[in-house]
Amino acid sequence: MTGATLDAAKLNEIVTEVLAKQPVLDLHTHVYSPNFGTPVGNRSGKVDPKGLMLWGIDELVTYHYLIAEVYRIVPATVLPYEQFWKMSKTKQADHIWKHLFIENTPLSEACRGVLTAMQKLGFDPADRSLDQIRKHMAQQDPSAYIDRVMEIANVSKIIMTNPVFDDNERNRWLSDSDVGTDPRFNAVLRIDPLLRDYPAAAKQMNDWGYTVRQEIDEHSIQEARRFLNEWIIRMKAIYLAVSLPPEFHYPADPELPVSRDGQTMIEQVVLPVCAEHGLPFAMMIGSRLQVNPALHEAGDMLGVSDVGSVVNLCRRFPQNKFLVTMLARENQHELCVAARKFGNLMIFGCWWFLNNPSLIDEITRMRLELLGTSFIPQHSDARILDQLIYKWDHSRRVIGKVLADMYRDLMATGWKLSRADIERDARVFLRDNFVEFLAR
Ligand code: HDL
Ligand code: ZN
Repeated sequence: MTGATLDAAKLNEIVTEVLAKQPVLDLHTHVYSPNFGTPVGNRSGKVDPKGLMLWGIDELVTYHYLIAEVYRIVPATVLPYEQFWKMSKTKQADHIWKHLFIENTPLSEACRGVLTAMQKLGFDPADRSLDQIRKHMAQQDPSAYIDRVMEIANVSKIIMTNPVFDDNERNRWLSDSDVGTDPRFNAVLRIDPLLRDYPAAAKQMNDWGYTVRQEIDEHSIQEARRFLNEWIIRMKAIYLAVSLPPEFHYPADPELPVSRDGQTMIEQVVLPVCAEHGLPFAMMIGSRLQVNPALHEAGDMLGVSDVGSVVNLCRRFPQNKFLVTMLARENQHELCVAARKFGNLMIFGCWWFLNNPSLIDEITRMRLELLGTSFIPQHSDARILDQLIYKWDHSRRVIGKVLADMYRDLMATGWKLSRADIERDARVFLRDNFVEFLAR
């Protein structure tokens, strides 16, 4: 045992401090570097209306989680969706601020997150005004601001989500050799349409010169592999990712052609290419998209999914590495047990509607009890750069409380625990499990 034995009464304080000091590799975000362009007015002057790098207070306050929440207060019968979408970002933010922060208590996780970010950026939420922080943001240089946010959040690497079937994203990679070069970021090749809607994906791929056919044949398989290989190399992608619906099954239901095509793509294109490059395949399962399309990005919800499909894939493809997170609370226990059966399965994060303190607590406690330290407790899923500040502050605090409880129980057996042990665990949770799984 290295180092002095800890005093159990001081555990919470020590664990909180150790976790806060451990830089995190944020393995799933929607944050972009400045060379993807930014639509936010700033000191550098270059504003790109379709830019992908979102940052600053108006983006924070108009996060799609908060749009969903404000529509519970001011319904579409009062403010028609189209009217909201026509408002400027500032007017949208003013509307959300008024109804969720001033006229109602900002108790939701997404509301509290905005206030945590403001506070850690040096602004006083008690002012109950966006004026001062807006002025400040307009003076910031995007790249310098990234450094500042990463320092406050203690994030050492931001891992992007790069949806290659999205024209805005793809064209930036093809037209600007700079986009993937910011050393603070890594790219992830996101391929949802290939598995969720192969016929549509095939049409797009043909437009791009990959002669895949609607009826998948050997030629189509080779062309689809060429497509993935070329994009893995162009992006220097560190893993491939997909979000899958609750209905996803493996093996697929032969009656469902789209699922059958998706299965062929998984078996004969995605997994062989991932194995060839030694890349994990990340499956994020349970997203039921656009249940309310008028809410745009805020219009998705979740469904209970089939963990058995994850088990079948891990068993059938032992040479592949699977990063998996599931969206339904009901799936978490079974997914934990699945991870006990397969070393090529790494479960990660409390995703999306699970990224709330009560559920992070419940899920992390269960994972520790079933898996010890062999899982990745969290990712931020941040869309707006500044969210890294609150998403990691809130998550570190909850994970810290759970860890301190577990350490206390451990020490009650007479086990001697040192600060060095806790520092090692913090490295394992916030960096090493991910790095080692990538390298495995
Ligand atoms: O598919 C995904 O990666 C999800 O995280 C969606 O982007 C979702 O809209 C989201 O932002 N979750 O936090
Ligand atoms: Zn995401």
